Amino acid sequence: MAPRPTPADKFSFGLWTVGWPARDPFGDATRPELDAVEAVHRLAELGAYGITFHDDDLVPFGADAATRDAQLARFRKALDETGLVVPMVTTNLFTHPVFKDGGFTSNDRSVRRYALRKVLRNVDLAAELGARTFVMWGGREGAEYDVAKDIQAALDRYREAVDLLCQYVVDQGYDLRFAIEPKPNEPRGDILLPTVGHALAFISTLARPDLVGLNPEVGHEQMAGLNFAHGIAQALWQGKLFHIDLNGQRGIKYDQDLVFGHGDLLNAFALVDLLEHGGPNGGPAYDGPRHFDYKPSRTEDMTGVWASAAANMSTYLLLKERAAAFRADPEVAEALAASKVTELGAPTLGPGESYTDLLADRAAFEEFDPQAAGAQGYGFVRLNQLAVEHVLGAR
Ligand code: 3MF
Ligand code: MG
Ligand code: MG
Repeated sequence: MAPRPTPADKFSFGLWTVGWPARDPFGDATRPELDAVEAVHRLAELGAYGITFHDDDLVPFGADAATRDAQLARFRKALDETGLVVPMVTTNLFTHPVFKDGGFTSNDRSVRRYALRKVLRNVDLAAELGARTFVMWGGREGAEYDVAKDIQAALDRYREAVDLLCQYVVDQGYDLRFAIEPKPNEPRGDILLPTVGHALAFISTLARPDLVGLNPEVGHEQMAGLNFAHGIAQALWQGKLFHIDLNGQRGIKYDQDLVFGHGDLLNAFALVDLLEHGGPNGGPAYDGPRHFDYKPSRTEDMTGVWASAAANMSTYLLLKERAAAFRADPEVAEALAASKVTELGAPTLGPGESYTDLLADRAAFEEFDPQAAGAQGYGFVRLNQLAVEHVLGAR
């Protein structure tokens, strides 16, 4: 039996996920539009704790002030009725044709100024709704043609935009941090800040790096052939995992946005174990929202939409159970020690030891037997098989 989620599990969903009418580049919508108020009620009934949105998901692009106010009032009422919270807000700088060459990094300066105004307005709304994280996915910040974009100038403009937003948040006294969401491509041929690593390096150049972290998405790293759990481990290690987009992806292809766990299940197991428990040598865990950014497949009707939303949460909870069982299994503890996974937690130099001591240590080099060390087996396959057996419920 799949476990039932409760708000304590901190599951949240983008309004654009369950609300996706399944229009794709090749086909029309297969489902009706979903009203935001209904989304709030249905997600609350399913046991979610939060809902997130792009400005344009909630209030149509270009709506007048009266329409905006009325829609926000309806939404707030639904939040009050259900207890659902808004932990994160984000801005759409990718749908309208004005952003076809980007928002913060468009070649057209007036578009860049407009993009900043759109985001600033939405930062105010995020703070008003009590969101603690403001996600920035720059899906149109990129290019198809190498000669058409000065990447170094684009990075200057990207940094200028993020620095300005940080300054604004500080000046307003908002308790809000920014999370950059990397993606390698789609919709642009190549997107700036394509991976977790690129985004971390960019953040280190900012005026207020403390206010900016990451919102990595499972499928985005996997589209680049990268190991998502490794990326998340590094983000946690650097104190930069501000938020996360959970979903499923099957290999290097278009952004599939499958249900969490419906892609690389073993990597999803490693991820949940890491988020819940941190690294096996005491590295940090994650306590933020477990946010799903998936798309209910185009083949599904509205019943299928809600079933797929529930599937994300139950898969996460099942993997959490399996990860706890894995961690509690004495045979696993023994296999981790035999594989020297825990030995990696020991510093390479002893307490107070310097390179002078290392140079003087004959056991480390002159008397070390590289043939014997090279001949040892690490037992990683046995360890991984124990993980597989736990995932499959055989232990
Ligand atoms: C695209 C995405 C985006 C971002 C969203 C929130 C539309 O592949 O993942 O979803 O997650 O803009 O920042
Ligand atoms: Mg995505
Ligand atoms: Mg995403």
